[in-house]
Amino acid sequence: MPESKTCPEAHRRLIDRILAQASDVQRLTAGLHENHLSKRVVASRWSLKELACHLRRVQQVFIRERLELMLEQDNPELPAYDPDTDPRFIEMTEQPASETIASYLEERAHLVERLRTLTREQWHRPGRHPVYAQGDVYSLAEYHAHHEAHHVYQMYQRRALLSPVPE
Ligand code: NI
Repeated sequence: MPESKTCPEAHRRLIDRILAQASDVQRLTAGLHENHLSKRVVASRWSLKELACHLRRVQQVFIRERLELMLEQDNPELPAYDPDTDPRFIEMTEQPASETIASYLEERAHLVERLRTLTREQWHRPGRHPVYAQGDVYSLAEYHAHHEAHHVYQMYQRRALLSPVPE
């Protein structure tokens, strides 16, 4: 084993948050049939299923085009992501929601495992974000968590309109 540095407390807290949010996504979509999950309960706003597809795609983009890029390259330019022109998002919305949610949770488990292996040096490898001032692995992971939390709130709102929210 190469010598490893202990992960500072802030990194651990961020990993815990990223893990906890996935449990919220699971809970807020649990026990609903496809027709409820795909129903736009707020007119012309994303359904629970579309929100889950968005979170899965953003997670894939974070892993492939943010995290792994910064770990492999020195200060890479990070490509912009536009959900409105993403054909893979559209394809995903045509699959059963249960498959998307299961894959999102599986990919989240891999992401968390990956983050747990990062050294302090790796957490602070830089990348150039398309919108924000230059960031690093930590700040992009924090951004990813806050972006997701914003959509988890929307999931809560959609769920509450459909049926009592499970504890
Ligand atoms: Ni979004």
